[in-house]
Amino acid sequence: MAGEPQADCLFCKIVAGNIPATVVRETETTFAFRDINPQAPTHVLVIPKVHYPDAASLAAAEPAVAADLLREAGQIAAEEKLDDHGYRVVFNTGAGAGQTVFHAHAHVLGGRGLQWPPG
Ligand code: D5M
Repeated sequence: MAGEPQADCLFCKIVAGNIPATVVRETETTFAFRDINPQAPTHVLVIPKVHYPDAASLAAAEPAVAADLLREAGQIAAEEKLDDHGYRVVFNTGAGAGQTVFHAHAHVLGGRGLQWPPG
């Protein structure tokens, strides 16, 4: 069923507590933890507890949870004091764009100057 945990999904296992993560925040609908391979001094992943393969499918099926994800990204940026110098929220979507984990997630990146356009 849509949104149900997937046995072979890394991030579903992290939500379930079966794989350890450095937890930053948790709400009823979202889970945030530090990226294992940080690309900036602050690099946090915010994921929905429900399973959808990417942000667009999450937003189509459960728009309120997608809104929760964006709100949490902003909350984390504030708590990590990223607001002063700016930060980036990224949804890699599709393998061609660098998505490697097919459970929707926002990257929250900051703590250094960020270049544009991204590679
Ligand atoms: O982003 C997937 C991200 O997930 C990538 O930046 C590494 C991160 N990752 C992979 N495994 C883990 C664990 N176990 N803990 C924390 N972070 C992890 P994508 O946009 O799909 O490339």
